[in-house]
This record gives sequence, structure tokens and C-alpha cells, in this order.
Amino acid sequence: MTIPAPLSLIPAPQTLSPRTGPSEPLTASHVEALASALDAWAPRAAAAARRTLSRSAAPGGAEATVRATLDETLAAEGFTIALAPGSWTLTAADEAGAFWAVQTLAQILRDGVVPTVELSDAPTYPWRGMMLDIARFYFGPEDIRRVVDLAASYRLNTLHLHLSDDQGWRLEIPSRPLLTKLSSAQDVAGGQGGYLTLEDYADLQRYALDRHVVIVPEVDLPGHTHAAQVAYPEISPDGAEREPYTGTEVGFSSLHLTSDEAWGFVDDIVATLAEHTLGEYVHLGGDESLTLTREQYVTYMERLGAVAAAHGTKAVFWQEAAGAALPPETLLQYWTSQIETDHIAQVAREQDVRFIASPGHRAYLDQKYTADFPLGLTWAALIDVEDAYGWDPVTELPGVPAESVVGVEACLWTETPRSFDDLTTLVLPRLPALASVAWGSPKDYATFSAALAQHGRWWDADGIAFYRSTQVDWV
Ligand code: TNX
Repeated sequence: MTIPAPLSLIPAPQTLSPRTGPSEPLTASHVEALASALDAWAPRAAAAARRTLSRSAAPGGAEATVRATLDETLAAEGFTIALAPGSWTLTAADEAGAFWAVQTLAQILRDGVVPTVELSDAPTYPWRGMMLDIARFYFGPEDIRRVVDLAASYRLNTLHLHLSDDQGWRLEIPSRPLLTKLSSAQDVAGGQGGYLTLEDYADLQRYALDRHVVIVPEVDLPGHTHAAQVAYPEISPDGAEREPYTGTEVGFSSLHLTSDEAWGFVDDIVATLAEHTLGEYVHLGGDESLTLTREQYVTYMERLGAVAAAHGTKAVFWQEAAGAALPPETLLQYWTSQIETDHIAQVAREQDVRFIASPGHRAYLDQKYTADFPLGLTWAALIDVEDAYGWDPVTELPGVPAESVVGVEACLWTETPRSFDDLTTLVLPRLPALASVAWGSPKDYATFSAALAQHGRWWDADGIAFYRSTQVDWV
């Protein structure tokens, strides 16, 4: 009897049958049979099958029977997979479920062998995100596409782009041309910076949607706005001219709270984001406005929420906005217990507002793994793989009921990374851990870390840099 090799699935599925049956080599005819079964109802899953699974397949092969069907009784984004020699069956709740099934198959079949196996999965949380800060350090379209691929391979469905901060403005706004003319050509590394044109933004959104990933753009207001004030001093509190800023302190900047110039600017920005964003949500920041009183801040956020609603877009804000009167269906992104969290539970009970869990000490990919790790910050915690893996989004949020938590987002702030290798070194292997939390995968660190070891082998083969945590027995 042969002992089946481990499947190394991340996120681990909800159910997985014991695998005692025979296996066979993966061939091009399996891949084509699967893709054609998906073509009619899940074209993006079909394209992903042709693109990804083919890499592991031997040419040719005997005819395979593949059934791939929609089963609307499954939970949203859910799927089942049953593989046996010569015969595959896949079912999915919807197109996204079919796409996640193909991502799962990409892991099962990565080494070119089709095992006998049955499994099923469905995500606990509908919002499964990663945030990338391209304001502090600029990563351009090619790098962002690679991040989308990585996120989608771990079945995340949201990429939140932090597009503006004190150090740089990273999205073309046609009605405000000085933003990209005067406030994009620098970053915290003393480099050239950069920005996305609206055409880049449209292309990126299409690329991401082809992978069932929605892009959520963030322009951070009213703080984190030094770069905007360099371009348009009239929106600042004192109207004074400013030089570009490349330090990493936070909390010192704010727009003028009441002037027509400043609110005209905000209206132009929100209008552009609403018009050019394919997803339902736009993130408008609201964190660390440390120069404002609480009352000034709440008044500001209430007016900002109304601007978003007037432009027909739903808004996400950082957790500080809890306690302001916000439009229905607003989402709040929880990031720390180190500031006042008093209003959070009450808002969850009394308003039509729900939460995304990004607790810094678990979900911040910019924190160091260990005290002597060369990249990363330490203000929230040292976060090694087990810390990123072993937590529960509901119990992390103070007093928030389970039904008010819509998701999990892993955040990569870019004060310290300087290259795509630095980016992936901070993200891997913690992103797979956070994806497991977002899917609500059965908790079993031994199985998870054994799977990570195989993924490490694949990252090596693909030339992707990652951190060899001592909490994993890498192979
Ligand atoms: C806090 S998290 C910030 C960011 C920094 C980050 C660094 C949040 C809403 N604001 O401005 O980049 O810490 O970890």
C-alpha cells in the first residue's frame, strides 16, 4: 500500500475525505476537459484552469470525463471537488466558487499528480482582503498584478489599495492635475515614486476581476493628506505652501475642516473614485487625524459619509469613525486596541455598519516576524506565522457580535519594503495564514505548517522570496 502524500491545501477545506485510492499523472486532456466544462458558466474559472493547471500537465493524455456544474444549494462561493482516475466532478455555488475550486485544484495538482480525493469548502467571511500601501513606497501595475495573482491563489477576493498619504499621491485625478504633477514623484526611500493613470487603474481592476478579486481604492481623509496639500495649499488649514514629505511620522496633517476649497477638493476626489471604481466600495480613510478634537473629527466624518452617499458609493472607514452617524452599509476597518475603542460595540448594535478585522498584532504584514528581522515595524507586535494563523476575528473585536464581522484584511504598509522581494518576504508565509482565518478553515497548526513547507518549495521554484520562519519545518 502506498501512503498518500499530503495535499498541502491552504486554506484547508472544511471537509476532506481520506485518500486511499489510486493516482495518475495530470495530462493536458484533463485540463482541457475541465476548462470546456466550465466555459459556458464560469469563463474566468475556465481561463484560470487553462492558464494555471496546464503548467503542471503532461502533454496529450487519454480522454477524461469531467463534470463541472452549478449547485445553487451550496453556500456562497462554496464548491466541492471529487477526483478519481479518469473521472472528475466539480460543483460550485456560483462563478466565484468555481474559480476558488480551480485555485484549489492548482494546489492539489501542482506536482503533476491527480490523487483520489473528495473535498468541500465555503468561506466564513465574504470580505477576504489584502491591503497594499503604494503611497509610502510605490509599487506599479506589474507588481500589483503579481499581488493580485498571489492573493487569488489563496482565495482572497479583495485588494485594497492605499493610494494617498502624506508622502505621495498615486492616482490620476483629471480635475486635479497638480496632484500627480507635484505630489507623486517621491517616496519614503528617496526614490522616484510614481502613480497610476486612470487607464492603469481600469486595466488593474479588469485584471483583478478576471481573478474574482475586487479592487477597493483608498484616499485617506482628512489626515494623511500632506501630499495633497503640497499640490493644493488652499485646501490646508493655513493655506501655506508646503514641501514634499518623505519621513514616516503619522498624524500631523489635516485638510481644512470647513472651507469650500477643501470640500470642493474632497468632492472632486470622491466623484472620480466613484465614477472609475467597478466595485461597490470606496475607502475614505479617517485614521489618525491627531490634530483634531473628537468633535471636529466626528463632524468631518459625518459630512464625508454624506459625500460618499451623494456619489452613490458605499464607504469604508478606519475604526476611528465608529461613533459618527454614518450611511447604511458603511464598513469600518478595525486595526488596533491601542486607541479608544469605546464606540465600536455600540455602533455594531445600533447602526447598519459592519466590521472588517485587521487587528495590527495579527493582520499587519508590515510588522517584524522577530525582533532582529531586517524589515518591518514593531509598534503593534512581533508577528510570526503562528500569531498570524491562530486567532478569531470575532473575539478580536471588542464587543462586536459575529454577524457584524464581514471579513478579514491583511495589511501591508510600506514604510520599510523597497522591492518586490521585500514585499513577498513580509507577505509570505503570513498571507496564507490570514487567508486561512478569512476562510474560517479548521484550526490545525501542524497540518497548516506542513502544507506551508510544500508551498515554500513551490515559491522557491517560482523565484518568489519568502521568510523561512523557524515555526515551519521547510523541506
Ligand atoms: C498605522 S493602521 C497606520 C498607517 C501606518 C501603519 C504602520 C492605520 C490605519 N494607520 O498610517 O502606515 O500604522 O504599521
